[in-house]
Amino acid sequence: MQSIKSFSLIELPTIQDGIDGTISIVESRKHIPFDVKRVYYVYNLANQIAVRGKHAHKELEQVLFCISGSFKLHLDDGENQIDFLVYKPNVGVYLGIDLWHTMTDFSSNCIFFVLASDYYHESDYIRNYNEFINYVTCKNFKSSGLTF
Ligand code: T46
Repeated sequence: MQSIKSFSLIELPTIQDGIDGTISIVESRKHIPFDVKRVYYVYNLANQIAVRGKHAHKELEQVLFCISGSFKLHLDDGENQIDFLVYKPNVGVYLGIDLWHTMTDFSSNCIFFVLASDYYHESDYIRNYNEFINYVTCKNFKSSGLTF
């Protein structure tokens, strides 16, 4: 998979209980790299043309699980992009800062579930793509130590 900043896959410990189903376990700071302050989940994604995301976060870290069905996730760190199908309930997608993410192609039974490192703050969102590119370009330039 292409190298994308602020992104990784997290496989949860999973116990197969035979005919009684499967349990996947997630513990803060053990399986995910932050304390969970907020949980939200999205469902009723019956509309095949639904598009969610289309933003990046300045400070928020999240781990996203598709606990039913599937969807396509597009990630863009300002330099590289990838697209892949999210469908394993026991594999979380870590979404760190400065990562443009878009979710599409939801299956009719899709439910996604998100663990977040902070409460909801609209001010943490960058919802305009050009603004996102300017923001990450400026940050990368500053961290390179180069000056005019
Ligand atoms: C993200 C992706 C994966 C709240 O009031 N509180 C909340 O905690 C959330 C998550 C949303 N909202 C409100 C804000 C909007 O008025 O719910 C509405 C829909 O939110 P949004 O358009 O941001 O939904 P998504 O699915 O595009 O994005 C969500 C998260 O907001 C976002 O942080 O990374 O899921």
